[in-house]
Amino acid sequence: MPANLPPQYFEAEKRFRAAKSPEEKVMALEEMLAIMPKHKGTDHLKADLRRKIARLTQEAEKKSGAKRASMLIEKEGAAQVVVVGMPNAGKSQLVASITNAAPTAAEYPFTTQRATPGMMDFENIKIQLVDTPPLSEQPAEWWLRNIIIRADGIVIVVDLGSQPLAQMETILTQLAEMRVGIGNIKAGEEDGLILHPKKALIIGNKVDLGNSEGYLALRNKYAAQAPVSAASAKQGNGLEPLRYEIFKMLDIIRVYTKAPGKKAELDDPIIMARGSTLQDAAEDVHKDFRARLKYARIWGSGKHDGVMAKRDHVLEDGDIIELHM
Ligand SMILES: Nc1nc2c(ncn2[C@@H]2O[C@H](COP(=O)(O)OP(=O)(O)OP(=O)(O)O)[C@@H](O)[C@H]2O)c(=O)[nH]1
Ligand SMILES: [Mg+2]
Repeated sequence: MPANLPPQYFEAEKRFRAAKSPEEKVMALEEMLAIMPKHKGTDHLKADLRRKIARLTQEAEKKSGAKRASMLIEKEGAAQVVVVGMPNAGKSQLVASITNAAPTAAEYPFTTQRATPGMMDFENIKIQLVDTPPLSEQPAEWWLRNIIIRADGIVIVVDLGSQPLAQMETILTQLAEMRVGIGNIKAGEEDGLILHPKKALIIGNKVDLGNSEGYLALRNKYAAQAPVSAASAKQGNGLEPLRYEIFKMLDIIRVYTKAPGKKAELDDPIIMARGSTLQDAAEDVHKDFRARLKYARIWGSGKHDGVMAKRDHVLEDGDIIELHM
């Protein structure tokens, strides 16, 4: 058991023990998972929590008569991004247009009732987008929060044709109810409740309808908290740049490994958080490499060319590394 678990972890654990329904149990476990510090020492415990969550979610799904697994979406690809927004904003249309999935988009509100994942190509990687049921003034389904907390980032879809600022306010209020915040907030407590900070991208959708004031208003109000893009999920405007915007929002880098005298494997990057070091990359390749790494060479970032680099060297997107034991 890792020593440095924060007190909130044990509070959530208490809630887990007291919980009666699988839903309550999953929510407490999900909280424990989100609170857990991010380092290798917690990998085992995290895997254990994920297994429990998967089992209990299945139980909850069976109970509710859901036809297929949809309350818990396993992460695939380089990152998992959850797509949220008000009814009819165009979430399903966006996921249908930019991924390999085909969730139903329709002119009536509350079309989507389940979470549906799809894979989006971005250059040489795939990013998973998860379509979700709408947020509204009503409380969201209990499992939506779990999907949001687990995701690496949030795409907020706003219909530019229908009071975009009011939509944003409702969405942020609903996220706050889930104790999720976007932008430069710090993880921590607020009024005794844990706050989960999430990276986010705001998309002003239906730009084809021509409400440029709505888009400007969104930018003015929210650009300091999250990047704001305009797109038409239906007509396709702005969707290609959006792939890059989503990648950028995630703050991840692609690092390639190569063996001495060989070419790098450019189709199989290691995905890491921005700010990761050579040491982190070595650990990612193999847990023993942490201790055994003697030196490394690095190519890329436009400035290195096979130079020797230290363990604490901060990597950049596109770097190629050659690890020596
Ligand atoms: N003009 C225009 N219409 C769009 C665009 N994107 C989606 N729509 C339309 O808006 C309606 C709602 O789209 P959906 O993708 O179903 O919206 P949603 O956010 O998934 O809605 P819920 O599932 O109810 O939450 C549909 O009639 C779409 O065809 C767009 O970029 N431009
Ligand atoms: Mg939908």
